[in-house]
Amino acid sequence: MSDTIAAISTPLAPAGLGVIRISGPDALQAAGRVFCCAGNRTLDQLAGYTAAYGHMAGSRGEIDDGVALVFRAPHSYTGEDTVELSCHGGVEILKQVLRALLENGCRPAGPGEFTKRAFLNGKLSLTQAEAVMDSIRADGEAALRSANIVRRGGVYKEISGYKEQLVQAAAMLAAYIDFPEEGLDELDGGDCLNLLDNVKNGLGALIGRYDAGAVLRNGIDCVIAGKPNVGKSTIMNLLAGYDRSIVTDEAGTTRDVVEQTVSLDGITLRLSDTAGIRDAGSRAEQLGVQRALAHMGAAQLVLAVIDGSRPLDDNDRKMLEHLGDTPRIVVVNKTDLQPDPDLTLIGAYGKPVCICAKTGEGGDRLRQAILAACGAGRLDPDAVCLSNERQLHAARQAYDAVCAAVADCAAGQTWDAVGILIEDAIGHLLELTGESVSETVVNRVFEQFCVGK
Ligand SMILES: Nc1nc2c(ncn2[C@@H]2O[C@H](COP(=O)(O)OP(=O)(O)OP(=O)(O)O)[C@@H](O)[C@H]2O)c(=O)[nH]1
Ligand SMILES: [Mg+2]
Repeated sequence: MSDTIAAISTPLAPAGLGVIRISGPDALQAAGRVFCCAGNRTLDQLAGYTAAYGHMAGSRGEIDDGVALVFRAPHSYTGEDTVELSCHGGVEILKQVLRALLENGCRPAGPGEFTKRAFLNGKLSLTQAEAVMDSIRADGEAALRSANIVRRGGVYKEISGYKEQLVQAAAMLAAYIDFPEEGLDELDGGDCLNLLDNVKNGLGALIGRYDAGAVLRNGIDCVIAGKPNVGKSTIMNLLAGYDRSIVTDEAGTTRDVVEQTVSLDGITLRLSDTAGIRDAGSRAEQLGVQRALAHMGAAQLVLAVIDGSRPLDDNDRKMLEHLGDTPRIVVVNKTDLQPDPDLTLIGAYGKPVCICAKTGEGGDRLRQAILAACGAGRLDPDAVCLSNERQLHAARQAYDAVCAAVADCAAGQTWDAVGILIEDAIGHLLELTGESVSETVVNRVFEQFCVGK
């Protein structure tokens, strides 16, 4: 039997409303000792899904008035009896109500403990529980949309489909292995292989979408780099939609890294405008160049900016060579000016996107190129994507086992060997959905949650 937990579920900051959540077998009684309903009722007389107005009081007297919302097991988020007390969103109010509950039979909830109970009570799969946190953390339209797909069971259903097919394949093999004499003279390896191939292709595609899905969920760190005066800050301002960075015609204007988050088709782009890369004279500019190079190294995407009206020089080359394997878009700026005749040389560093940052001409082309470069342009926004490394790891292990099973079938290995690999793959899929997962993994998942969720 679990105990009764309580936590403040809204941020601890002055706000219109604050909510304290209580869940567990003693939730109605514990909350009833702190919350006194107006009229002649007590909280434990209320049916599920009903609300009552009343007063909250602790050992030092009245704290606040507000509303109690009652949920009866199993029809609650956690699957247990639950009360949500809504009061004024004052920090002291919330703290005092929580203290009163702790003095009346509740213990403080750990991070994610409400959702953990929902998972343990079968209200959510592990992937759905993880998506609850992702939806809370979502800071852009694409991130929320993709979290909601998983929260509604997208990953769970897809993985369950693969699991069913593997179970079917395993059952075919088991029937043959156990009763080879009963009519199943030769196992129809074709049927079994079809199922395995289906799962292999489906899991392969799901794993293949992971990186693009991560961009939808987490956004992307994009650094604007180039030698001085090529128009980096002008590009920053074009993408930001306002004068975020200082622009002058002096080379070496930007020193510190200037950051701005923008939303591109719902995807969060964290832009950094950096100092122009050159052998700088002043100490401040040298430090700026060091920061620019460090940011380039850590970027997920670099906009490598060139002034299209001037010949490529050593500073341009130094910047382009510093890119290494980092995904980049070569941006040729200042298309309003006479182009340099050797501009085609830039093709060696990637297909250029030509723009005039000053007028904004080509801005949409650049935005499209950014979306394409981060893979998000190709991804159906409603596609089911794995949401974290834990899920990816389990999916990869299942995929490897299925690939090995397919290869063993082709190589004419014994059906026993194939059966073991299929069992192995099923085990990893069960880990992914949380149907069979160690307590350590479950604890690790919920440790990342906030208290009160
Ligand atoms: N003609 C023309 N000038 C531009 C264009 N984009 C930027 N400029 C001008 O180029 C000069 C330098 O622009 P910035 O955006 O400050 O260049 P930067 O790369 O950030 O320069 P640093 O911060 O010094 O490294 C300014 O005078 C801009 O107005 C363009 O598309 N066409
Ligand atoms: Mg600048």
